[in-house]
Amino acid sequence: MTIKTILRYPDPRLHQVAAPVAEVNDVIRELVRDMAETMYAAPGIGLAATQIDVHQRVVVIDVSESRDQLQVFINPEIVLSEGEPTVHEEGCLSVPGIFDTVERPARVRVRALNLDGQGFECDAEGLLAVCLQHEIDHLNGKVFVQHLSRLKQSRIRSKLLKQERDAA
Ligand code: K2U
Ligand code: ZN
Repeated sequence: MTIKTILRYPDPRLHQVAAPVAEVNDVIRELVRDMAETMYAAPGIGLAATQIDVHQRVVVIDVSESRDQLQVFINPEIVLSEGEPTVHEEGCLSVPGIFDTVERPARVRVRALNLDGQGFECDAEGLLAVCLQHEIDHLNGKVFVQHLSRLKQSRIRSKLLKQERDAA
């Protein structure tokens, strides 16, 4: 298992659309192990393969208090969105130090493959629903700041680019 480098906004690779996983094999299972280790080390409660510059449709999530309930979603698809749109504060491991509110559907039904390549469905609400939508956005090349105003996006981009210059 390896802790991978997480791409930082506005890296253009974060806007690549991930490809469907053709076969759930040992390569994908190793990717999931690396993603999980990277997520727990960050620490975060979700991670999309896009964020470690692997453009395959794989997501890991752990919203448990005990941090030992890993959920794996391969080729996740939102098949149902319902409920009043809810506003939730979001952050992102690829946009360090930035938190803002995003409005999303309250409940989602997600269809995906598990690590055995078997199909399953997950009905999610609350933080899991927010995180699933956030991670599937990543697989579609969308970062949560793109839900904010153009002015906020511009200010966040400038702030993170300055941080990178200062760190160099
Ligand atoms: O995609 C990521 O960068 C992982 C996010 C997932 C997330 C975003 C918004 C709301 C919930 C989860 C990270 O875990 S960001 C760090 C974080 C941790 C706890 C709560 C909110 C954000
Ligand atoms: Zn994120």
